[in-house]
Amino acid sequence: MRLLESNLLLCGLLMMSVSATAAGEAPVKTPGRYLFPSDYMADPSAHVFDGKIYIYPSHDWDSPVNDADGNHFDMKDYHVFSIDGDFLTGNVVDHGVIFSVDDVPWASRQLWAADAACKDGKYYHYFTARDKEGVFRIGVAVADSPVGPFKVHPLPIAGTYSIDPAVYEENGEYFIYFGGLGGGQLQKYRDNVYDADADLPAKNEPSLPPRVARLADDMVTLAEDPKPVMILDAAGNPLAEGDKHRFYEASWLHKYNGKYYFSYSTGNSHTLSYAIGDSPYGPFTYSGEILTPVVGWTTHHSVLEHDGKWWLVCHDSQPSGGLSRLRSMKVFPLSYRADGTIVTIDGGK
Ligand code: FUB
Repeated sequence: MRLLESNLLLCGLLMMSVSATAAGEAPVKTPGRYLFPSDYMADPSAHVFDGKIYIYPSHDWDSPVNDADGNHFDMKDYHVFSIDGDFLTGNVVDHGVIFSVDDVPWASRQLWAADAACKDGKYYHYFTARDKEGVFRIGVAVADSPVGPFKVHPLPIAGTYSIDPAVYEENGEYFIYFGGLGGGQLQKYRDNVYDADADLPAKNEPSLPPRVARLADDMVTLAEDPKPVMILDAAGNPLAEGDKHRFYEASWLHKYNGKYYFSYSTGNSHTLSYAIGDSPYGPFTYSGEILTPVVGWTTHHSVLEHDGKWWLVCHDSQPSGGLSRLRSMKVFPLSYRADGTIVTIDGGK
């Protein structure tokens, strides 16, 4: 056998054994930590700024609103948290309300998931709310410190739509990801234009992709039109709407060993899943589940490295006895296999 052939065979055997092990493995049951047991906070976006962990969640409360269109997520304000130390043992500090829906001139209700970014000593809080017509938009607030005070920009970010902003920075360029199906309204957009008649594709058709755009230098406008974030199967085809691992909401991007990991919630199949690519724009190839279903309908997450360890920060509804509208922030240690795939965590359902 020639050297090239024997190397290819060896490579193939190694890949088979890695994927066989991964496919046969049970999700790991790992002790997580509820980060703030005294109140309900969801959609935790965590970052390390100047060596310290900050978390930008949404703030659930026991709203009487209850229907199937996500209106029971009726949040009215945002808090910021920091951690003195590491995720598992550090003291979690609530810095209080940073702004409320009454501080957002264009918004009517439902302050959904948010994220934050730092550029040149300024902190930008990207958030979701319904405008006065009930359409979800993405806004931004700016501060000189990671915990505020934040000044809300008077208008939503032109060109964005739907929900769940997440910002990824690399080499001074900032990319904003967004979109969410169902109550998040992404199914109402085609080619970045709202179409009241548009809806979800059929189960055998390509699923609807989340969007990404580079932020302009001012961090409050887009530098380009949003582009679709393609999530492909191993054969290079977009995941179909009927695929239980298709994108639903909760975009997040991180980088590990030179590869880009786009992770997201699969919504009605209740997993956090991920896809790997070679550029922040994608395309990304579906690579597995990060978290199996949790107690409660939604989960939403961030993935980050702190002090050389990797973490999954997410939420579930276990502490509220399974009430989907009352969710609690949680953190799990995250690990990778030698081939770069993520070891799936048992969500506890
Ligand atoms: O928290 C309200 C919405 O629920 C979020 O925007 C979604 O990601 C889901 O977690």
